[in-house]
Amino acid sequence: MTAAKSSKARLEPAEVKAELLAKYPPKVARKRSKQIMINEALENGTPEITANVRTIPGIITMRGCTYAGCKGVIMGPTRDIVNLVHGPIGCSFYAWLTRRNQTDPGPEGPDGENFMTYAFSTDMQDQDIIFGGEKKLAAAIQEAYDLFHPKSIAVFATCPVGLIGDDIHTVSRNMKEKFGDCNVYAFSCEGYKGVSQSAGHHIANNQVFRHIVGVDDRPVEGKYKISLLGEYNIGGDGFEIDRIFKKCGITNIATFSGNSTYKQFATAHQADLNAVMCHRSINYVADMMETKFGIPWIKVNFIGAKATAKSLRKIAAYFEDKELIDRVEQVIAEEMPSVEAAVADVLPRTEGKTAMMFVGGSRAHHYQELFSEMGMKTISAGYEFAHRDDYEGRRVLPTIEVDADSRNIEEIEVEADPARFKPRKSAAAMQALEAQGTVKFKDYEGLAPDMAAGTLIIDDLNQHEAETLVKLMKPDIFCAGIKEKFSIQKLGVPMKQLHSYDSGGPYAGFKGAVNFYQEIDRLVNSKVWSYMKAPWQENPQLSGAYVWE
Ligand code: CFM
Repeated sequence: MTAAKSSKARLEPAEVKAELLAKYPPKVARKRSKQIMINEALENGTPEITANVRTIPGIITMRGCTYAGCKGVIMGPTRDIVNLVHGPIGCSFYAWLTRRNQTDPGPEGPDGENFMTYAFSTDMQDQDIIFGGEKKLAAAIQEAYDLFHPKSIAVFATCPVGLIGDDIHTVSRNMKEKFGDCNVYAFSCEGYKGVSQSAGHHIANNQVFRHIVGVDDRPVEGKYKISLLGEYNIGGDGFEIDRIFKKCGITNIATFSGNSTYKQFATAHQADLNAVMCHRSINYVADMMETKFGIPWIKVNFIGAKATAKSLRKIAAYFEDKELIDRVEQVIAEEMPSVEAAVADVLPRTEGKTAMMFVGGSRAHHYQELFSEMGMKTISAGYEFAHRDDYEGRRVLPTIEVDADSRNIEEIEVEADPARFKPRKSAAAMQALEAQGTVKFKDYEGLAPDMAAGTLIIDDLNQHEAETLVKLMKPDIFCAGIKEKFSIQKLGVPMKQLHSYDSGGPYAGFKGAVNFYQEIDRLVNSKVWSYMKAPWQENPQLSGAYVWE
């Protein structure tokens, strides 16, 4: 460790904030200022942050596009749906196998349907843009059907499709009617549609709910039936969570959408509880399933061993069945000793170290659990594209202003299903459960209440601010994605990708926690970083008044 690092000057959060904004033109600084919040524990909540607004042009944002959120994030991990991109080939090529969402072959074995490794595209050319691409789309759907006979084909619009006005929904409906045995539907998820990939989640959720959830009434067996919403099996996280569910005797009908199949979504209306992991990407489906089928939802988190135990206890408490409650306690008791041994091993080397994390719309919150189990403090964190409720909790939902960009995304009207709506518990039973304190329905308190006062919470962090933050606060580790990876490492700070996990994982559940402790211990204690000469170490003038000495 360098001498500079061990005796770093402590800056006040307000000084750091001022420095982040210092180089911006006044108008930009004013806007960004509302997205940088110094956390305080206020009596009724936390300070307000601006989120889910457009990135200012010229800023190098960490965000992705609406198409990425729909085609890649939500629909990407389902193995037996053909995902056909209507657009120029680049949109397909650059979305092809880029997220580490794993899948297993399923009961059919290696010969079962798995279309995830293919890149299906209409490969639009100039003449399609000029004369329209609907015929080409119909031909591509037909070709995919003839080649693979899939149960389902999903069509995704890219930016040019929206601009020329191809009616992908009518084309899809016509092909569905023509085939009779293949569910075809489309997503108007043009990249420009919203301010980030978050809009793509919403568009995807609407269509999954409208076209797939509940279309299969063949009964799914199981004593304690749940669905896990917002878990995408990155690096095998979903495999570890399923291992634990199985051990507890919990039947996970459908994961939305890690390691999933079409049938899982189609039968998900039979679950008795929806457990929501990534609130940002999927809370829409949880709400719609409650209204239509009467399935309550609770927030869970399987990132962190303690959080995993807590989430299992919540699920068990919901079912109010002694057999399950005892089984869950037994599983926790069996799993925790190896977790505790791993913590005891790393703690002397990790305790007191600091972390920063800027990821998507949920991990910047969830991963703080794992770091705190290792005695590490998160000094700054934020989301790329979350909404205010993910920072401040769902209680702020009624006060969120609906702007033109959000109004652009369809809100579907949902009613109780006349035949299949069945409240899983009476209102009184749900209230009684909540009164016991373990379970809270339809609730998420967000990231801010879990962060210490004086920490910096930053929405839609960009490259300039990331570098400035690292220079000023010098964390022991910085977590984000591939776009940030190398610029941060060049500053002499270890960088862990929390989207792809680099090549690691799983990090969820009990076994995942152990993997994570070992990986972070290795990173924050590696000598290699001390050999990196960050520019401000060579020439302190670069950092102005903030000299490390
Ligand atoms: Fe949810 Fe995700 Fe995330 Fe997300 Fe994502 Fe992801 Fe993410 Mo990358 S669904 S919000 S759009 S937890 S791909 S699995 S890691 S940004 S924090």
